[in-house]
Amino acid sequence: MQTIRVTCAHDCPCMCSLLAQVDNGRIIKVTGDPEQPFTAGFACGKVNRDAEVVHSPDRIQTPLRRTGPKGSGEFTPITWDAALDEIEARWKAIIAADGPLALLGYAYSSHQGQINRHLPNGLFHAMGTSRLQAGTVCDACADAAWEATLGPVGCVDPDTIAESDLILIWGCDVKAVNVHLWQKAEQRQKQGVKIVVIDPNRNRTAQSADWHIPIKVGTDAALAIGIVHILVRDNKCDEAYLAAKTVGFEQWKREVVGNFPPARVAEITGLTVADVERLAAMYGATKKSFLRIGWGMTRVALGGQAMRAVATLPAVTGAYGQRGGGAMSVTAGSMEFNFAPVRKPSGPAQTREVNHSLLGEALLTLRDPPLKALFISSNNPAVTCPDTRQVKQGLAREDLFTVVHDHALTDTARHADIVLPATTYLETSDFYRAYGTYYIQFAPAAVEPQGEAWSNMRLAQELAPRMGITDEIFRLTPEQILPKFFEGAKGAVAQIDPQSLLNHRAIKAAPEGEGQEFRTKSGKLEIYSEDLAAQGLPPMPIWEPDPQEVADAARWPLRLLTTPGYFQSHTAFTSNAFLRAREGEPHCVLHPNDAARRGLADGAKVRLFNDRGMVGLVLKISDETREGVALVPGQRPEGEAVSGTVNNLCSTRLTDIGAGATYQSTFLDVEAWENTPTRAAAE
Ligand SMILES: Nc1nc2c(c(=O)[nH]1)N[C@H]1C(S)=C(S)[C@@H](COP(=O)(O)OP(=O)(O)OC[C@H]3O[C@@H](n4cnc5c(=O)[nH]c(N)nc54)[C@H](O)[C@@H]3O)O[C@H]1N2
Ligand SMILES: Nc1nc2c(c(=O)[nH]1)N[C@H]1C(S)=C(S)[C@@H](COP(=O)(O)OP(=O)(O)OC[C@H]3O[C@@H](n4cnc5c(=O)[nH]c(N)nc54)[C@H](O)[C@@H]3O)O[C@H]1N2
Ligand code: SF4
Ligand SMILES: [Mo]
Repeated sequence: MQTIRVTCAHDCPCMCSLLAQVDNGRIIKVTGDPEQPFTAGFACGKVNRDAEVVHSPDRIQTPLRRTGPKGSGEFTPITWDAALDEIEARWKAIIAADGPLALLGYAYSSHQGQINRHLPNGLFHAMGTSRLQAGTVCDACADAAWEATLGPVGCVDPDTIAESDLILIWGCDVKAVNVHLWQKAEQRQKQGVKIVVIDPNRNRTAQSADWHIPIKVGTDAALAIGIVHILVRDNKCDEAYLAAKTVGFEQWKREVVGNFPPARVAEITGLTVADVERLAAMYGATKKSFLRIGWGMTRVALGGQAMRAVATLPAVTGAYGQRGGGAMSVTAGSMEFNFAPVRKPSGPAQTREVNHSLLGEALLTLRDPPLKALFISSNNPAVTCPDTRQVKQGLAREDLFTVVHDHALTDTARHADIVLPATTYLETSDFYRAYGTYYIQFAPAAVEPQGEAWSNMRLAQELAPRMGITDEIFRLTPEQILPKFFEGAKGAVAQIDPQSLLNHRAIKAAPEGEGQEFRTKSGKLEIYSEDLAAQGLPPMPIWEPDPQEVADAARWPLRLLTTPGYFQSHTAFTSNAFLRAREGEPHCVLHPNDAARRGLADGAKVRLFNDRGMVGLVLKISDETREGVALVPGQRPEGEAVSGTVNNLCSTRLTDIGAGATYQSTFLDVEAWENTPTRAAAE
């Protein structure tokens, strides 16, 4: 038995260091590395099952070519040579006829290693194809709004939570999505520090908190501004910090904050005046407040304003200047490696861009040239993109040549012309930097690629020379690529010798200096943003009713709230029967009053529907959600639900800042499944 130090490559802020126990070429067990302080010796409930995922008999064993209609899942095995020959010939023919813009590489984040995540899109960069504006399904709005406020910079080091006096978790199910941060928060809670959760859903994190504030979806900016209103009224602002480190506070106070007295804020947010007052008093009582900002609340029409308003709070109390205080969103901005050799090896500086969230629209409407070839890797847009019905319509185009690289035959892969078997991260070697801690690590493969599977890196490197791409990066090993990330690196990570990573242990590289750095043009936190003003956006954080949401709410009685699964991460663990069973049947949660109004019983099959589409789920009745909300945890594939998938209901409308998806700006109704059999048949 061998123990191999590896890194968890799932899309997760913790980026755990793991120990893989390997016997005879098989992974027996994966556990958390006790030597990495943030991981602290435990992996999450999902990754405890990763050995089963690696050795699952359900993995795609060989390359496959489609034999039935698109979406039917009918394929025949072919050799790698035959698959690559066909891909090369088709891509070259499409480029000759329509130019490289007719191709789109659509690779995303399911392997967080910097080589396996980015080299596939690096290949398409070099080929000068249409380019993916990646991440708009996820954190694009949160990042852009953070950047408009603090600049392109990382956030507080999560380890400093150990020095905080108040933990405020704003719209994040930390127990599900960032469990190692939860462990640190819980340690603090045992020492008497209060944990407050602001979330429309009484999720696992809220249940373990000292106080849950059940805010209405999409009203966070109003609550944040309301807190500032009370801090101003009660002289609890850190005037010196605000004067030295921020731009626009006085104008914001005059023109915006004054319009958000507690009574109005309570009405907008669905909270009581007493709760708004109590929250502001708690937040104003200490500078050592650790604020964890989630991204779920930014996936609404005015999500950018929500992030900007909430991320301004620690400036108002001066928490940004204090150890143990500040806000956590994404650390990555302060780990300034040189990613260009992998992400942008060669190729034109600019080409046509396709928004990650708008795949269906791009496939159906782009002209001059239309998209003729699509390469999808490490993501499953037929389930996870908004308006999945449109995505599937696009994928069903007979004149579209689609290649999908995955280890599972996903809903997306079922629409491919060629499916290629991918390795899991435990079969790859890569360089990692976290986005929710300041750790970096270089990790080897724990086992050889299983069956005929290829890593993302290998696939990109084999396709490059076939497509006439000669960049050196497509010939190097992971060990040879590693030092490239450090050539021209800046800040704390520039001090690290890449050779020191070759022992496969994690190294921490947190930014130096006290307090939160700001990297805006002014060098200060920009409450007033000239850049946003120039784009015609509100220059100061504000809450306003969104006209489209108001109109939709008048037509539909319920608002959708989608949250991460606990035993699932989007669809990445779908193949594991144990985790599927633990997550339970795909379901919808309604408040008892909403269920009673519709005469629906717990456990009944229900249809969630709106103008865009419908999904059939099992009903759970619980007051964990607010009245007027239909909560759907996780994004589950077609075959698991009664019918369809939740993103059938969501539109391709984009957020105010950062062009992100707006899953939470979806309005709908729920009825008994058997009520409208004709529509069910039509769907
Ligand atoms: N309604 C709603 N929809 C959402 C969200 C929401 O909150 N609500 N959240 C959004 C968010 S935050 C995100 S990030 C997206 C995620 O959505 P996707 O990016 O589609 O991610 P997954 O569903 O995890 O799919 C990842 C796929 O990659 C495969 N894979 C895993 N490892 C590898 C590898 O090494 N190589 C290759 N080639 N394949 C691999 C897995 O088998 C799986 O099929 O979903 C978004 N969708
Ligand atoms: N177990 C598990 N872990 C994961 C994932 C997973 O799917 N499952 N996904 C991974 C990925 S890709 C990402 S991006 C990260 C982060 O994943 P995210 O999807 O960003 O998750 P959260 O930050 O927890 O955001 C969801 C929370 O926001 C709340 N929320 C939604 N709308 C609002 C609102 O208007 N206001 C407020 N206050 N709250 C709101 C929801 O109720 C929920 O509790 O997690 C990663 N880790
Ligand atoms: S908590 Fe996140 S990083 Fe850690 S093992 Fe689980 S998925 Fe991986
Ligand atoms: Mo995400």
